[in-house]
Amino acid sequence: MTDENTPPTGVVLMAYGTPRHPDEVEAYYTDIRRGRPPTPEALADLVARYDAIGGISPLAVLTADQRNALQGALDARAPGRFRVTLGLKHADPKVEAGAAQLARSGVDAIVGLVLAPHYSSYSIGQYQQRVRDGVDQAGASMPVVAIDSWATEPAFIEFLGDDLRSRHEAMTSALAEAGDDRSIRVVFTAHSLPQRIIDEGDPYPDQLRSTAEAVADELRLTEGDDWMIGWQSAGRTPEPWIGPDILQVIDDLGADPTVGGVIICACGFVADHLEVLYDLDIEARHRADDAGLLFDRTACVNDDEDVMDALARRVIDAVR
Ligand code: FEC
Repeated sequence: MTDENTPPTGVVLMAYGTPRHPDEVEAYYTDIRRGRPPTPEALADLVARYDAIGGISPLAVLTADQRNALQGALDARAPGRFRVTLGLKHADPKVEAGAAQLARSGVDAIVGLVLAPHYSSYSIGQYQQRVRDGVDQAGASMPVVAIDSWATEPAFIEFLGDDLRSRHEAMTSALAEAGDDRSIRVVFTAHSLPQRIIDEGDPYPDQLRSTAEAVADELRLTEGDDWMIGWQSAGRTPEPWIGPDILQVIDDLGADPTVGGVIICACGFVADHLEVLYDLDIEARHRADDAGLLFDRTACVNDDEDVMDALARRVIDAVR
């Protein structure tokens, strides 16, 4: 593995991307909408959500930190053998550009890894296709290996389980200290997708469920009594999206006299960004307050050393 005559293997580390400056929000939103500019109202709504979390999302910085952490973990395990480049879905450097740049740089193969744990043809499938497109655009021919899912990666499950356990204990104590004998519900969430994708047989809901069940098993939580699944951040389009929506779940829990608190485990996301900092920390928290529920949400992985090291192992195994 450390033979200096062996060309390195490229890794395209992929993430959603975000505007780096408020002036870039319209172009970013237009890219998400596949080239159709948003209406002024939709743009104002998105700008207001960024304003509410401080003007801009920390996602660009966090994605760069994740790249550095993955490169560091690979260098520690296999010095000089891997070259990690970012490829973003909706911001520069785009996925195709990252893949093409690696392909031209003389790597012997390319591994595609997305900073999202759950496979859907509509998300991970598209990212991985764009890696192959980038290699083609570079006129290169080399093995391209896709890591499609890391929904039950043990380090990821342990990260979520440990964080959830301490939050669950803290909320249990808070209720007890207030003389409140109501219970707590954990809601595992991921980004919603249009229902038609799922109707075509997409495995995305099963992927979220596999993460939820693995974390719940760690804490010995029972589905229904202790935990459930919800979907968040559905797009603002007329077609149906997968539900139940997290805000509806919170309303329903608020109407249940036996429930006193809700903890969101946003395991579909691995960085603090708009969909976590606004949709959960502001919107969902506010909804829980109105419903008379205590509210908390689990931490995001960001550049957690153990999870990044586990992903490095996945990369090494993928090309073995
Ligand atoms: O912090 C930031 O600036 C970026 C946060 C961000 C992440 C993210 C992740 C996912 N999305 C997924 C699916 C869709 C689908 C649509 C869609 C639309 C938006 C809009 C914004 C946005 N998404 Fe996103 N998403 C983030 C942000 N997303 C802003 C546009 C306005 C709005 O609807 O709020 C609908 C358009 C389409 O059909 O493409 C679908 C999925 C993920 C998780 C996997 C991943 O990270 O790739 C799935 C982060």
